[in-house]
Amino acid sequence: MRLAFLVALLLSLTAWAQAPKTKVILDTDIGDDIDDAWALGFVVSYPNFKPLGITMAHGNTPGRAKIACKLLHAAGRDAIPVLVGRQTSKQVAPQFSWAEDYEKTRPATTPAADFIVEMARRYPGEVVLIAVGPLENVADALQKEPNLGKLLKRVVLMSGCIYGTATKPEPAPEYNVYAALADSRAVYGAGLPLTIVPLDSTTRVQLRDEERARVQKSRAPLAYALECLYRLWLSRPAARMTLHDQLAVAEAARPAEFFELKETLPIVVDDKGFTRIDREHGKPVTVCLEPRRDQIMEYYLSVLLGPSSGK
Ligand SMILES: [Ca+2]
Repeated sequence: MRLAFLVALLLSLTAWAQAPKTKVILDTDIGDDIDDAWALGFVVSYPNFKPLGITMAHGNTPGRAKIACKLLHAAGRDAIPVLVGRQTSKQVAPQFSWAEDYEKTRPATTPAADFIVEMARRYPGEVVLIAVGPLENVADALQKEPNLGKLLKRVVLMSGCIYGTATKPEPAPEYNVYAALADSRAVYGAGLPLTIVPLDSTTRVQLRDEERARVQKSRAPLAYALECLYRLWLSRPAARMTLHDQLAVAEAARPAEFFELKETLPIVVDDKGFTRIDREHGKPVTVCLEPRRDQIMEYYLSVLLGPSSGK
């Protein structure tokens, strides 16, 4: 059974390697929660992505850029540029210490929003923008290029909460939305080709100990770096990573495959940060619901660690 799965995975990895690659930009607030670093790990490991750049969003963006540069270096992907977005604070979190002395590679000088616009114009209809942090850079890019929605192929966000989380069946404001509320309202109101993976889905997917153990067993420098960052993030031994951002990245990689249900809903962001269904004023958003947890995890770890990484 296991062998058949690995053979199928190998065959499909070969097919993807031959298929045209999807150009992606990952916009991330790496350094606070742990899922961003692990999502970046997927983006650089997935054979059918061509990562154009990694843009730093929200808070201490120059500090975040050092983490991204060091992680790309660990993955042997120094050629992928890191771009610094609008800085909104100088705050640091435990993961920042991992890269504070890192100087081997540096971020590019182009601001993140300029880079997003430049890539969208250079490759019209081809770029998938994956944003897994607060939306300052996407809003700034929209300011610079109001036609961004026509130039980008897709915009996939980890964002919002429509019906409720795994533990609380009622809508709630979601961090990426309310942390940059005016920017979120601009992005949701712009008529972008928007897909969101909301808390409704992400709160249902957490890393199990045996899954983390597979990453710990790997000798790959990227896996080692992710384990180092995981330990820094782990303030409570009982904490477990929720794979918020990885679900958005997985949806960008293989649209529709990892969710039982997709709804196209007219969504507005209200002044409290709720993503509300509003049939009069809402812009259509594709909402990914009911994640296939085990399928996502198996796929995610296989991409991250290689197809021979089975238990
Ligand atoms: Ca994030």
